[in-house]
Amino acid sequence: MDLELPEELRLLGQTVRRFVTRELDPIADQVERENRIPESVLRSMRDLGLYGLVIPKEHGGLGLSALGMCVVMEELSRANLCFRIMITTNNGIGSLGLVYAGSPELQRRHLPELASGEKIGCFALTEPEAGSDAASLRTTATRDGGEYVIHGAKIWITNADIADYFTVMATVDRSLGSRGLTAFWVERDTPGLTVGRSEPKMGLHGTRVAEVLLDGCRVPASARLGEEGDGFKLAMRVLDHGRLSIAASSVGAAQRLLEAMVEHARTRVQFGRPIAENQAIAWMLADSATEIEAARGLVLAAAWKKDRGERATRHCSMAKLYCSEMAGRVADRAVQVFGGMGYMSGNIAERYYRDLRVYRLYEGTSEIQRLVISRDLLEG
Ligand code: COS
Repeated sequence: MDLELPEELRLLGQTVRRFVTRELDPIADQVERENRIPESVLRSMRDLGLYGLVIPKEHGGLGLSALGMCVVMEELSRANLCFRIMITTNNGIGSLGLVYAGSPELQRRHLPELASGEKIGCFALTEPEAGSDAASLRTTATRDGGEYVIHGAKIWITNADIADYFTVMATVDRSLGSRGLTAFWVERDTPGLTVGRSEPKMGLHGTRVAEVLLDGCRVPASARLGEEGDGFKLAMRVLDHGRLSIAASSVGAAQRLLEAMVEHARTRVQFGRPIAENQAIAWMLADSATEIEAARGLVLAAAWKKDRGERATRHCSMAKLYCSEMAGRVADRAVQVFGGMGYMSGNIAERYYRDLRVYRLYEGTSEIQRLVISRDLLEG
């Protein structure tokens, strides 16, 4: 495994870093306060090609490798996690079902508009009774001639409020368990599809989650992604990618917090000297730096495996587990180093402390990652 980034990815990382520093950092708090990313910034993200990172080149995307995607996700997480989350649906869970299993016609029609950011995709899997146990979902898809009729309700769907397309997971036969799950590409204006109000949450103010109701939505059979019963494996494949993206994002966020902690520890004077001169503070910096490097190594290893075409499920789960928990620890230390300031709204540590918490929950909780890793070990 090569630990040096290829030159073109190093340059890509630098370009995104400059963009983040110049355009995103100055509005990071504004996004939090207003619970939205300004349209002009979304346009700049589109112009930079950020919406189509992993969409194949022949469909208008950049066709980046997993490693390239990780480089961008790390950089994009340095100002406010909402910037990554805004584009991550088009670069992962909201588009990859179509990339992996959509018909050539469906891909030709929709991938270019997702790659340009003109249209937004999202991923509708979670239901009130189906979170970690994804295979137990209750949304049904019933074949009716050349169509399917979909009934069900999804919750906490990221970007549903602005999405044009929904990758909907439904079952064609509940008695088959995970082997009944089937994925569909559903357009927003399909009669029977309604998006509920955005649901308030602890953090990530700047992107929203909402309920999606499917009340007898009719979609053509050609909107099915893959074969009947392929949906669970497709969802898991998509989630492998999503978990790696979250891992890389955790590293970027933690790195940014470490830099803020170092700066504060150097300049904050108490008892007549910078607080960094206290070993209790210095060791928090040392532990954070060490853990960030270890986490980055896990991201590189998982991306490297993926790019060689190997099954990387365990490695993606290990990366997500370690990186998200590491970022949580770093955020906790950042609040501690900033002291009272770290508890106040408007402080970077306070915002990341809340925002990062969901990385240990969504796209598979830490417990689910441990389950995936240990099963892989035990089953060989
Ligand atoms: N890639 C491809 N196939 C996969 C896979 C992956 N990453 N993971 C599992 N599969 C396959 C298995 O090989 C198995 O195939 P066979 O039926 O041919 O044997 C099938 O899928 C079922 O797998 P498994 O028996 O492991 O399914 P379980 O119901 O036990 O669930 C977990 C497995 C718990 C790992 C899965 O449900 C999961 O990841 N849950 C978390 C869901 C999640 O992340 N929710 C968040 C929603 S998105 S924000």
